[in-house]
Amino acid sequence: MLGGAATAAVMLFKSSYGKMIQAAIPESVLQSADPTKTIGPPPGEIGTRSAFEHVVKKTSDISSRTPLQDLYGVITPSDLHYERHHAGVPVIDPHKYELLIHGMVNKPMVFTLADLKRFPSVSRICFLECSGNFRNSKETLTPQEICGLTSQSEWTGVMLSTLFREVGVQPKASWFLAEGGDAAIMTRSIPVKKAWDDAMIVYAQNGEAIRPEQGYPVRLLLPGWEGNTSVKWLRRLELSDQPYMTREETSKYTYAVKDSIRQFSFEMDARSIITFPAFPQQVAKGWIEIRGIAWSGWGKIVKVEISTDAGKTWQAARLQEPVLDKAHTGFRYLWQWNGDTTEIMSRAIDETGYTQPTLQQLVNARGTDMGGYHMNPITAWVIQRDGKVLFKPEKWK
Ligand SMILES: Nc1nc2c(c(=O)[nH]1)N[C@H]1C(S)=C(S)[C@@H](COP(=O)(O)O)O[C@H]1N2
Ligand SMILES: [Mo]
Repeated sequence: MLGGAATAAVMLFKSSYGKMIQAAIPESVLQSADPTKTIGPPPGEIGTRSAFEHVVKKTSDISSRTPLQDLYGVITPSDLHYERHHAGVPVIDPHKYELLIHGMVNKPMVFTLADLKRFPSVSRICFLECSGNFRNSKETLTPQEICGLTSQSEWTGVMLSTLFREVGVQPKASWFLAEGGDAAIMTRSIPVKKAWDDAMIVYAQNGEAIRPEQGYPVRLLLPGWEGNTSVKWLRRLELSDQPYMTREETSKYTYAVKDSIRQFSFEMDARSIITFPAFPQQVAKGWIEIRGIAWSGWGKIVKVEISTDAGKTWQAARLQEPVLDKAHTGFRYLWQWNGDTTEIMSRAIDETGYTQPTLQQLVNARGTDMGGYHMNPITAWVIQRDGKVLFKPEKWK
């Protein structure tokens, strides 16, 4: 539509999400037309990534991995959050959504999504990580391939303790079962003490409703604990005085570093990864800002150390503030590379005093038959003389 005398032309634009948009261009814009400047489409209903950016997840049939090497800061854009699901992404109508809490409670209750949103809400930034988040098969692996089964969001919802007070969890109840609405056999038993601590029932992620891939409309969020306990598409919590011994809980491979072998190894131990420089980048001699992220399921990261001489000496990296509890924490270290072949590595230290181990230390603690879960070893990048960066795979079997 031509609106008023000031409009000189109507132009047609293809918006970045494909729709054709008609826009009236004011006379003043046309008159000052400078060929080195461009006229673009008007505001759209939804923003999009620049057409020049090709940042994508790496997918398989069962998971998709966050491109850690392509991100800035510590919030994972929601559409790049890793995914792990065992029966696909179910479509759940939020108007029909219900969460049942029953078992050892005084008052079994069903909560709709609207009910959940009426409770006092909280937001927190924390990471999520799959316990199977480690690959080290070859030199040509990117950070995404090595450990892209971790992402970080700001989550909003209600504290599980609020709901547990509402239903009157009985003093003898020490475990609860969390069940999703998808066909996956991912039901998990969770100690009730996690609910009194920091467990959340979340319905929002990075400022909007959580994505279907992350559990829309509601998921359980257990900060710092292995991803599979944060049950998505949550529909039922049942309180009990013992664990339910679901399939996941009778598996042979349930290891954590702290006490070597445990049936329930919930916390994700401290870990870090250098995301720059990394394969497949090539660097030049001179100053290089080594960058990466570190995180721990036990609390805050207090220190990240960098070695640029294959682990002989270590120096402290700078941590990006604010350093949050159970959260991806950015680190940086300025390094002057002299052009000789070397190996660079990082190690995270958390507030419990725990230091990220070498692969050899993991093997010493657990043996070689450790199944591949809770693998958080220090990893190295080899910088070749030509500046090419390669991952250093280490075998443990
Ligand atoms: N209902 C349900 N919850 C689930 C899963 C699943 O398959 N079904 N996968 C679990 C696993 S193994 C992980 S690592 C996390 C992944 O969460 P994300 O896909 O939001 O990253 O969800 C967990 N919760
Ligand atoms: Mo997982």
